[in-house]
Amino acid sequence: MNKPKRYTVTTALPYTNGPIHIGHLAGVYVPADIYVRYLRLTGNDVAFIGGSDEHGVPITIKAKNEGVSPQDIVDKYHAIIKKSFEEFGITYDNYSRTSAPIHHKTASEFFKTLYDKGEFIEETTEQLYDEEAKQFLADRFVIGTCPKCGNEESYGDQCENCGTSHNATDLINPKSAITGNIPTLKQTKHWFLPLDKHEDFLKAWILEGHKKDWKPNVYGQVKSWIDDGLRPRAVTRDLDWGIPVPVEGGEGKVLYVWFDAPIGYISSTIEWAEREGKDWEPYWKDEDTKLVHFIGKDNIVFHCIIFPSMLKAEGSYILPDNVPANEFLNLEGNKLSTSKNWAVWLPEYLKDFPGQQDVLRYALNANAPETKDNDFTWKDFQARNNNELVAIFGNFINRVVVLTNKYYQGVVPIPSRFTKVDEETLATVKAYPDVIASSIERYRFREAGQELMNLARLGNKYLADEEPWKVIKEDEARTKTIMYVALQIASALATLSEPFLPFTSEKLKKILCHSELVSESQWNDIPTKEVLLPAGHQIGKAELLFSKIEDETIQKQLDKLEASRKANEAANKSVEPQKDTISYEDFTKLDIRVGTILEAEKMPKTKKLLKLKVDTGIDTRTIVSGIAESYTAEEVVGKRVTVLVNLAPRALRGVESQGMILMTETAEGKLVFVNPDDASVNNGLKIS
Ligand code: B3M
Ligand code: ZN
Repeated sequence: MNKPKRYTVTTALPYTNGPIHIGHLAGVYVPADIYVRYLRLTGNDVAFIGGSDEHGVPITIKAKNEGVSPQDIVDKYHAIIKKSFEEFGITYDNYSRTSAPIHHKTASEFFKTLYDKGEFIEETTEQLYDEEAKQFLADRFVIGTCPKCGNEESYGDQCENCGTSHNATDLINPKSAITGNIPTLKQTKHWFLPLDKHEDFLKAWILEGHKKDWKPNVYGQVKSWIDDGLRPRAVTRDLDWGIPVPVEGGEGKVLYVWFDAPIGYISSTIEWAEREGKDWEPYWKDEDTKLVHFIGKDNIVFHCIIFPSMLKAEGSYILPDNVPANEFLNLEGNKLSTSKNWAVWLPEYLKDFPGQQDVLRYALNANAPETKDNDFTWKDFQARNNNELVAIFGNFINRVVVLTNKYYQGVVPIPSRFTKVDEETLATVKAYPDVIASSIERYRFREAGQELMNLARLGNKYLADEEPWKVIKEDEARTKTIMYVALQIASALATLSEPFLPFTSEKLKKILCHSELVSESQWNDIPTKEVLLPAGHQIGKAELLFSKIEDETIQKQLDKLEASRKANEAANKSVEPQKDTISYEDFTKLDIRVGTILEAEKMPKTKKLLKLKVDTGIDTRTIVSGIAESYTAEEVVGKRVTVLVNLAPRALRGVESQGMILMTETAEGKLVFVNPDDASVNNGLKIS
């Protein structure tokens, strides 16, 4: 494509069944925001489009679990997601939602257009049905074995393990996610998009046309689906939450969420254009528009095969120029999981690290899973901040600004003759916009981010080599030249850092008083402009751009994850099987009383034993209990406990114990007194 007249850049619409986490950010939203900020900085017309995906079974399941309506769920999480994107500096031109009327209208009309063109196969087929729940089972309402990769946790519409997309009836050993029952088959009518009919077009458009410019991980997945043979896919569902099917016979049915959601990009663009007084159509129908979808790898089939087939069938739309899908980000070596609360949630990060959005942006981009799954660790996050942002970028800027204020009251000095090193350094600075742009244009944002850091390294090295703090003692003119060159590097960093470190860029531009410049340099000016910060320009005072992150701050985050892990373990701890049945007579032999611990002391030379004096109501007696690793002696005095009083006395470490305090052991291995209302006591834990 020649230089595009405009760009339409979309990001996957997150399901509104939970907050955004670092996997979403690294996979989709940070790279997309870097891309659009760069496009805007280089003078392009950009529509950056996002929104919330509010239909689909995940929402219904969440609503069921929380005993509220799907609308309650989407309202809650749409607001949380939208606010956290704004606070994190994701600069959408429009962030909409698929429950909005504009979307229902757009998606319904899109479906009706295809229907009227005869692009669907209308067919009554047997679909999976849950007799007990009295509902058809599609998408996440059914779990089974993926016919392609054998993953036993595949959903009805998609397998998250291999990414493949299939019909629910393709699942092996399907089970209802509602009741666990084995589904029956029941006749129902649906409308199918005949993907097989678009196979030749997809082969020409992608396998031939995008062999070179689509990322190998995307191209490879798409090729394997096409090679496996494409089949008709149902684009309607027997569900009550979603966009009603707008044709005869569609009563009680809605559009499949993956049919309606990508149309959300179009409806969000329409909403934006109406608000801004623009014409939306060029952004979706003009061949000079470059359409780019930012997504995660589990959405490739929908954005490279299904949605383009829909656009092609409709006939008036352009097709995506690229779909630079990222792989998955893991957390501390484990898969991110909403259900297991194994994630770093964006709202929590913003609360725990106020004003440090750029640190997370930088760390996630530096480790982005661009070509393979990658891992986020809090240690690496700390290292990226302390060793790169603080020690390189921040350190360089701080030295330049402090010395300029110290030597010249903040006024950019007049340089004298440039040495060869000065000239080479200034020439290198001029080359950086294109170096970074070349990586961004090829969707290599990690590489682009490191090139930016290399510019900061160049500045650091230049100062360390030229040592103005020494030269000033004998050569005033030379010092002025050194500081002048260093200030040009600082100014270039202020401009070029904006896509990657937007909050820092804004701070740095303020420190350098860019807004006071007669002509502030833009991205495209740097390669040709002789002077970025002219002599005589007044800069501001130094302020730290980044602060060191201490070990205890990181430990707090690791402790949070450990708590999640333990809670998961507790939830998943297998319950011991029931013991052999006993007779009622057996039970009546046990004499169990309520008692109160009057005194307690740790027994010598043991880690586990406390010697207790217990008032059993019958008498006061000594009981030795192995609870010292869960309670201190002080903690148990006064506790009301359950006591087995007619257990034969036993000598423990020379002390005769006359009975037993009944306890239960939590999944974390803590012994707790029997109190079923205790939150840490789950069903099935044994009392002994
Ligand atoms: N709601 C996100 C997901 O699959 C899905 C993206 C829709 S983009 C049109 O996690
Ligand atoms: Zn699979």
